[in-house]
Amino acid sequence: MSKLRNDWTLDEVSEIYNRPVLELLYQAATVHRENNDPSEVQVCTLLSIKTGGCPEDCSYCPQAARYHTDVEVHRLLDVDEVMTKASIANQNGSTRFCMGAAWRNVRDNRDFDKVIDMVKGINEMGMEVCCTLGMITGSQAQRLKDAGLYAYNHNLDTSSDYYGEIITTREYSDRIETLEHVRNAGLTVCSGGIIGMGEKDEDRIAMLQTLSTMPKHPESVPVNALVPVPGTPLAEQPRVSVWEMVRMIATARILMPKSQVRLSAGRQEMPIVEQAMCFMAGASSIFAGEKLLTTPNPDIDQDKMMFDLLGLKPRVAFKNGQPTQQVKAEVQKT
Ligand code: SAM
Ligand code: DTB
Ligand code: SF4
Repeated sequence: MSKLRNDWTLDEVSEIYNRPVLELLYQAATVHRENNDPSEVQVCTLLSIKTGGCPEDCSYCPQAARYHTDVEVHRLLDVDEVMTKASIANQNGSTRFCMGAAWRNVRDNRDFDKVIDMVKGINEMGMEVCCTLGMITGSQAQRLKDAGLYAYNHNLDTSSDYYGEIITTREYSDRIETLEHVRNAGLTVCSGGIIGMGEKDEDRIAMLQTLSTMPKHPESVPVNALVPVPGTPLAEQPRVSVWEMVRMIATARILMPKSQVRLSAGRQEMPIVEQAMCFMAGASSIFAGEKLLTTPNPDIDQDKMMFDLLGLKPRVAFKNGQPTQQVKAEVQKT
């Protein structure tokens, strides 16, 4: 069992990241086996609860109002509609439900009250609830926690050096501050990034070092391959190769042995053999369902077939965390 380290140096991270890829893959697979059950994969479902019209200028994002993409703007969904979608996801084997909103930040208004109701309802279904709503204050994080939120997603996306090339409407320090509010409220942290945005290996290494030297490792680390969307400034970026995904996932696995490393955006273009390499490298989680937030993802049947083929099984909810009061009550009843 590896001891968790929060003092990785840039040189150490760089040395790991640059190992010959098969050696890196083997070492990451070993660390994964020492710390986790490699046959278990956490299945998460994403739902865009408020789509498009975002005031931010994230160059990768089809939901930024300033770019001309095919995304249809939609106000916040109703609570009932979200409950129905969560219940279907649950029946399909998802144990985590993540709601995304194209907001710069959360405001204390009626929409936030609705999100609080969604969190309560989905938590009562026994699923881990996650939100990604942009920047939040300490008291908003606390309100989400009190409603039963399990995790908050807020990605660093890239290195602090490269951040200004991708986003100008907020600072890297704003991201870090929100993550501190999330941690201080006792929520679990979901934070990772995107590769394929024109960044250098050094930027990927620096981002992984920032994540792995946080006082506590993020419990989830999503690794996204850029989905280049027509109309966004990054529309013409070439797709990342599987070897780049393997390098990122394997390095994240070695640095943060117990975190959920999530093979996130980009699976739609990846044949099963490529996804299998990512699971071998230590990926332990995926987003399931035919849509991510606005772009396509493999459908449930395709993923079921992949799980059968590779001998993978979906992970139960709340495995490393405290069950909620509601789930505890259910367990006691049985
Ligand atoms: N507005 C909130 C925010 O920015 O934190 C939440 C939603 S935002 C769409 C969530 C994350 O999706 C981003 O941080 C980014 O990592 C990822 N993302 C967005 N567009 C993407 C794309 N085209 N390819 C890959 N990942 C993308
Ligand atoms: C994350 O790291 N990736 C997800 C989730 N967290 C919110 C989002 C991926 C979005 C891909 C582009 C889209 O579908 O709009
Ligand atoms: Fe808005 Fe989030 Fe998209 Fe940036 S990534 S434009 S903040 S929805």
